[in-house]
Amino acid sequence: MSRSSIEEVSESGAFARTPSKFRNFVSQDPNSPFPAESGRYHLYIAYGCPWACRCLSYLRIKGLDKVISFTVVKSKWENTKENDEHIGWVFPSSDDEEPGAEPDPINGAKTVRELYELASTSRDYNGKYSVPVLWDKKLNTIVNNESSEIIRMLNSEFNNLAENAALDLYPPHLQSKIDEVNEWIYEGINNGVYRCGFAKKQAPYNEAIEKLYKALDRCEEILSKQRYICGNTLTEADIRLFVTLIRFDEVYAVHFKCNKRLIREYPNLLNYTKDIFQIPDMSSTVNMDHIKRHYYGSHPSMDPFGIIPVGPNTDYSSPHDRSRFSS
Ligand SMILES: N[C@@H](CCC(=O)N[C@@H](CS)C(=O)NCC(=O)O)C(=O)O
Repeated sequence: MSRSSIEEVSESGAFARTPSKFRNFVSQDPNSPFPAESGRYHLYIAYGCPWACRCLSYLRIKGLDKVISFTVVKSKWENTKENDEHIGWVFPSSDDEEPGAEPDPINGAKTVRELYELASTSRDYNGKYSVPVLWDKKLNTIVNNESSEIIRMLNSEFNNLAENAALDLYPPHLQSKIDEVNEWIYEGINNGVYRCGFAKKQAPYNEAIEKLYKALDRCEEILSKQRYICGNTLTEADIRLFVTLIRFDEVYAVHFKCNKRLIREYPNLLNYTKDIFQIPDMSSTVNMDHIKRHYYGSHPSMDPFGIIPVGPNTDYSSPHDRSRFSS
């Protein structure tokens, strides 16, 4: 059965995300099944998707975009097969169908679903056809479709090829701190906004909202004392938090009913979001047109008319006050 995240709801009406299925690792060891090599791997992403944009952020800030190519799908989900109802990510048929999106140059696939079908040896793949997808052009298969693992590979395994190899976003002395922070930020914020938005009953929504705002308040407090979420150095935890914060006021506040307080009403979170956005090359990972078209256009049961709200168009490139902390 083909399912999308919006249908991953338990008996109690709470959103319950299923784990990603492809979990192989690219390694710097040349004898591993998936050795790090220039030109061998390809990332399929969507600008709308925060998980995929974690990976794109790493390509940019680690200086890996000449080593790993990538393709962006169309922003809005469409029907993926004539004989069933599934809707999901699709490729445009030409470069000018939607600015930013491109046809699949590797497999000529029309949909992300096709990539999963090409990669699945057994016919019984019953997971989601999600992005990101890290594709191996040599073995013609999916290496990994779990962003939290892909970013770890991009951080450490391609350092012989990366322009910015010295940047370590998961340094040994901060790993336990990063893991701890990732856990409550994932629960409360990254996945928390989805738990608010995809809840089908009031009680799980209430529970998710409470957890979300507790976690946001906790971030605000931490960021009143230090530049980044794990101290005064940029880490993986900041990239993971950023992709949710940048979508928050524009999308989650309205589409996912996360409207108790907006990011622009939190002085530290707002300035922090601008700070990360202004890291060289990070702004190229944020395509707000795709983001808004995706969320407001891909979940017809939540937004039947697909109307895109006009605001608030926060200017994340305007000055911020985060250099008050040493970094
Ligand atoms: N755990 C995955 C989650 C990826 C994910 O949920 N991606 C969404 C887009 S934001 C997707 O592609 N969903 C396809 C679907 O639900 O059919 C990761 O972090 O890589």
